[in-house]
Amino acid sequence: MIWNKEFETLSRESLEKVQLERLQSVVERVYGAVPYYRQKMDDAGVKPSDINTLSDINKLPYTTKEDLRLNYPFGLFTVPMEEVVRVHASSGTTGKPTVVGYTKKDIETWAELMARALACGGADKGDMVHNAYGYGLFTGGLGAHYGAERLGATVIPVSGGNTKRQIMLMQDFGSTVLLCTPSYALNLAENIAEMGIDPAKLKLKVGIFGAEPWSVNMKEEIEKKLNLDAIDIYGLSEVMGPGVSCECIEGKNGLHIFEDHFIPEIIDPESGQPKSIGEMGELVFTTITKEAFPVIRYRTKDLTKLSDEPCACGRTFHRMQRVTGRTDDMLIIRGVNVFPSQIEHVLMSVEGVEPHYQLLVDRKGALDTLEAQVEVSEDIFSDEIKVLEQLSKNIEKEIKDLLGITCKIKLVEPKTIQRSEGKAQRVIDNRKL
Ligand code: DLL
Repeated sequence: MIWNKEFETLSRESLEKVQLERLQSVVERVYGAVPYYRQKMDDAGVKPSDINTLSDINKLPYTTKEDLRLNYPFGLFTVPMEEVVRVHASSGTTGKPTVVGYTKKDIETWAELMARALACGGADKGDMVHNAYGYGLFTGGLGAHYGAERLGATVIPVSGGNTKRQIMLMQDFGSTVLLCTPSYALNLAENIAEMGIDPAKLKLKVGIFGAEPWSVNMKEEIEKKLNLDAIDIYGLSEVMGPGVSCECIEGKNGLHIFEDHFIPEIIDPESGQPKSIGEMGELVFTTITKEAFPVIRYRTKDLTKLSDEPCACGRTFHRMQRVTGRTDDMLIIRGVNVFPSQIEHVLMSVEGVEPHYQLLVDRKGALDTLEAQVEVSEDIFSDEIKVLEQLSKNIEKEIKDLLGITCKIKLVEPKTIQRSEGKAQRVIDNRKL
């Protein structure tokens, strides 16, 4: 179902008109309200009146996480705090979190866009939405919650954790739509199997999963284990939260970006030069309707490419390919670049290998080492040691052939790798300790 036909099916020409008007207005606003933005624009020699076409966006300076850090916590807000009705924050692994704020209207817009995203993914009024994204400072729980209510669905606000109880509720309430991270979906699937429940007997029809990278093989694994359609949803706190883009149930091939609210760009992460549609690079967003915390050309560090191919669903928004990695989670192993998701893709294609793994990066002398600890099924694990050794060797060879890196494989017994209740920690980099 298309939630907002008027905007989601606009012709490019009409959409660009809307975008330009909104862009001009947001640039004007941040220039007037935030001394830090004004200074950056002055330094770049650009004034709001220089934005006369959409491509003039190139004249504006980028915003980075470092800019947010320097203005912690509220320095980039464009409205007085009395108008900010909610804040969220990203956890961040080190130092201070990134804080974002919303006016009443921002919360409305977010609910509206999240409703769009859920409808795009195949949810509808009348659905029982099992929302297992974490509630709290993380944008996942509350973001999805208000969107599902706006859609007219019934929300079950379970948040993460307490997995067996979640499954009981899922059965008793007849949940039809599952919202959580892909790694938690696997955790749920495993528990469902352990409890002897046939997933086909559950009412789940679709899962709208995001907040972390997941490979296509992982998606297939989840679809099989939970007997549902797995849809990819993307977003980030700095830009809004979940609901920046979402796959459609009809196409399941790339995520439609809600371009009447966010202008996407792809740039070369090294040089910062813009790239064309179809080229891989770093995703950059300008928010054009947010009030409390607009961002101008925010560098997400997420790697993807855009597509302008028409889609079966009828939406005209450009699509982004699923995000397979971030510029800052790329591992460099003895000079070869590799993303955890590429290794995941290979691991998940091996029969008997379970979708639970962790990558350990270390340094021995001057050399980087990489080990993948990966679970295998009970059957395989109880095989002779020789069989296990051969399987490890085969996977090592596959990774070497496909990705050009040496990755030691350690097959471990089921339940060895810690299960995720939110975003999974796939990489432990001991070089950073
Ligand atoms: O993860 C918002 C969200 C919640 C998205 C629920 C989807 C569902 P942050 O905690 O700020 O916000 O983390 C944002 O997570 O820059 C990506 O690196 C990653 N990410 C989010 N969605 C996806 C996805 C939320 N579908 C960061 N695929 C982003 C891959 C994703 N990575």
